[in-house]
Amino acid sequence: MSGTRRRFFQDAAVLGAGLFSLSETLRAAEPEGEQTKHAAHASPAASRAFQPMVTPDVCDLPHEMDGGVKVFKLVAQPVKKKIAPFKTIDAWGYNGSCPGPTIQVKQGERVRVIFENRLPESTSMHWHGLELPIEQDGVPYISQKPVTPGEKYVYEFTVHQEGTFFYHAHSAMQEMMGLIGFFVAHPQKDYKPRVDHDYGLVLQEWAVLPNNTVPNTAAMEFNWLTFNGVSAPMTTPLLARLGSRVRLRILNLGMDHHPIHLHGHQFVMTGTEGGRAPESTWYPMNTVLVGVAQARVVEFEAKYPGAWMIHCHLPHHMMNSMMDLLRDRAIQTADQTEEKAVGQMMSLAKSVPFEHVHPSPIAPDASSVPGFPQDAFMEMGMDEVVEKPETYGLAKNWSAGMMGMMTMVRVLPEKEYDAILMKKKMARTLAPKEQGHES
Ligand SMILES: [Cu+2]
Repeated sequence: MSGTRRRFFQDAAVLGAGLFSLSETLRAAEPEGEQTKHAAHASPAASRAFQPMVTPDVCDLPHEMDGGVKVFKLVAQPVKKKIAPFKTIDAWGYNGSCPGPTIQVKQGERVRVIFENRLPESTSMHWHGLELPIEQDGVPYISQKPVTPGEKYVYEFTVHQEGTFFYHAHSAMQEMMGLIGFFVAHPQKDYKPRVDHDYGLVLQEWAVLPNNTVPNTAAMEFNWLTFNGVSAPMTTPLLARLGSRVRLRILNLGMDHHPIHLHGHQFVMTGTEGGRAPESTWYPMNTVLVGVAQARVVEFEAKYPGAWMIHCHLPHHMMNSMMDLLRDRAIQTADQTEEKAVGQMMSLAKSVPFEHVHPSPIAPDASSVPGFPQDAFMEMGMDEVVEKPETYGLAKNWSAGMMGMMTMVRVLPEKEYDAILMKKKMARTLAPKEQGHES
C-alpha cells in the first residue's frame, strides 16, 4: 500500500464509522450533491430533471419558475478576480463571477433572462450558437439598442437545441475583460452512453503587466491563462471515480486557439458548439484543438488511477505571469546568460507574499551554460496556499508543476474518492457561506 493510500485510510478512520455508511448517500447524490439541487429547482415535471454539468471554481446561476418559464437574472458588473494566490485583477463579469455563472436548462424549455447593466458603458448579451428570433440575438444596433449603464433588458426564448453553448457580451474588448459564461442545454433524451461526471472549463487569457490590475484588452500577447477564471495551481482538480465515464466540455472565447491535452487516457470528441456529434464520427485522440468561439466536448473512461493533467499544450500557456518573470529576457537583444536575468527571476519568485519552494536543483556551473535559465526558478510549490479537499493526498510539491491553463483529473479508487467527497461535505458544513461558490 502506498503512503498516499495509507494516509487516505488513516484519515478515513479518524472520520469515524460514519464515513462508510455515508458513502452510499454520497454516491446517490453524485456528482457532489448537484443532481438533487437541480432537480429541486426545475419544474415539477420529472422529465425536466437532468444530470448537471459541474463548472469547477464557478457557480451555477439559480433560477425561479414563472409558470412554465425558467427565469434567470444576470447582472454585468466589474469583478475583482483573484486569478492566482498573489494576483488579483480588475475584470468584468456577471453576478460577481468571472467567467459568469453557468446557466443550465433542458432542451425545449422556455427561458427568460432579466439582464441588468451595471458596467460604466453600454453592452448587450449574445446567446452564442442558439437558434432564436433575431430580436433576441443581442447585437447592438442590429438586433436591439445597446443596453445603457443602469438599464435592464429582458431576453426570452425557447431552447429547441441540445448542447454546449455560451453567453457573452457582443463587443470585442468586453469579451476580453471576461464577459462570458456557459449556457448548457441538456438533451430531452439522455446521451448514450451516459456519463458519471460532467465538467465544464472556460478558457480565457489575460494581458496584465507587472504592477497592473487591469487587463490590456488591446494586447496580442498574454501572460495569464486561466481555466474557469483561475490559473494553476489554483484550479480545482476534477474528481472521477475509477471506472467511471467522464465528459469534459471546453469553451474558448479569447484571442488564441488552445490545444487541450489529457494525460494517460484517450478520449473521443462527442460534440461541438453545434451540439452532439454522431457516434460514427468519434475517434480516439488525447489533444483537442479548441478554436476561438468554439466548444469541444470529449468523453473518456477513467480507467487508470492517478492525478492526470489536463492542460493547454501551447508552451507559453503553461506558465504564470511569463512576462513578469522574463522582464529583460522578453527583449530580444537582452543577454539571456547574464547574472542579472537570473537575479531578476529569483528576486521576483522570492517577492510573492507566501511561503513556497523551488524543488528543482540547478547545476553548480549553470550560469556558464548558454540558454540558462529556462524553467529554473519558475516553479513555485505552494501546496498549502491552494489546499482544498480536492487536492487532498496529492504528492508533496505537486503545485510546483502546475501553471497557467492547467488542471488535473484525479481518477480515484472508490474509498479515496469517497474520502474526498466526505472532506468536501465537511468543508461545506464548516463554511456554509461559501457553499454557493463550491463547484
Ligand atoms: Cu493555450
